[in-house]
Amino acid sequence: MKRRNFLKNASLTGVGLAVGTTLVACAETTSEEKKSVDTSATNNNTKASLPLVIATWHVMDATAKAMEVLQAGGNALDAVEQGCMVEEANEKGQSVGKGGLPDRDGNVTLDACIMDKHGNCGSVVYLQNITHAVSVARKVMEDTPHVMLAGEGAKQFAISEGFQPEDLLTDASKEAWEKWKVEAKYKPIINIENHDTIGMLAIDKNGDISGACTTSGLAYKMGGRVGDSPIIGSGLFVDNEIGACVATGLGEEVVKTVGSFLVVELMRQGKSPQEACEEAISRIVNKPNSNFKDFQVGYIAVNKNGETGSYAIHQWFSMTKFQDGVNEQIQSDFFNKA
Ligand code: SD4
Repeated sequence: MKRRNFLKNASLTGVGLAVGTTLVACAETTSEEKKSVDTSATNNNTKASLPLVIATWHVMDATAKAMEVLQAGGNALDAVEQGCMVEEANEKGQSVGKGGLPDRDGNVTLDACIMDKHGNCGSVVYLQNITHAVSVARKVMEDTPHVMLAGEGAKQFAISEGFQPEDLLTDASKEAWEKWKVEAKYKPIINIENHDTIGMLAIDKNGDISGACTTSGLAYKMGGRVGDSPIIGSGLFVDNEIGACVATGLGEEVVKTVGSFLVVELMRQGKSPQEACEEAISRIVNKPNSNFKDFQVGYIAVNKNGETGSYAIHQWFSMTKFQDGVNEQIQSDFFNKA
């Protein structure tokens, strides 16, 4: 038996491995329906043309890659993985994968997760020395009986699956960390360089939804800290019958409100993706003694009809959307207009 089959069939066989659900796929839309697509962040159209991809922040190369996969007939799961990999490999992005800003001790530690149309999911937390955390998360989902692997175990698993260990701390990130150490004051940074954690959601031509999220987490976090991004239900949630949501920003606040699951459940109750994102932000900012002025949280969401939404606490959060041949950055509406 191949090692991966052995792993998958190990002690948890039949327990916790998500059961495939037969889902009714959205039929491909007619050209008339395509014309009715509204690409604004607050669209309320009834059925959008497929396939479509959305992602947190300004990540046109990543959404272009995901759309290329979808156009070639690939499924939503392959699309979100390959889209996220673009940013993980981009050393200039200091919040994801190689070149990510390190923790206080100078260690780059990655969190990532992925979720498919069946509700299967995989996640890695506190992963070091492996650039493509999202792909390791997919391997956890597909080749092990588990959902989440952490730290050294996650790294050893990745190496056993053929991932090459490498130093993820680039000269630029090392220099930034060394500057930070002079004062060593920890403060969450709002909207790092208009590019942060990448969360991506896709609907393929069959109407099936998948999502992924990958990050190096908060810059200069405490050693061992894990955020929302690899936590299914917080950083990401997909329900192929309803829709999907992914989060960015201060993970602690997302975890406390189980943000992405909340957004999907609100859509299940009939809210549009936009309304659901707004409600999830309002749960954070309306907490007694909320210090929301000091941190950012942003959500993007899509429902089964391909309607999309995005909302954040502060200005300058954006969503990249690729649909109908248009790959564009859409500024998100936000709560703090004071
Ligand atoms: C985290 N949500 O680790 C991630 C990182 C992020 O702004 O999005 N930072 O909390």
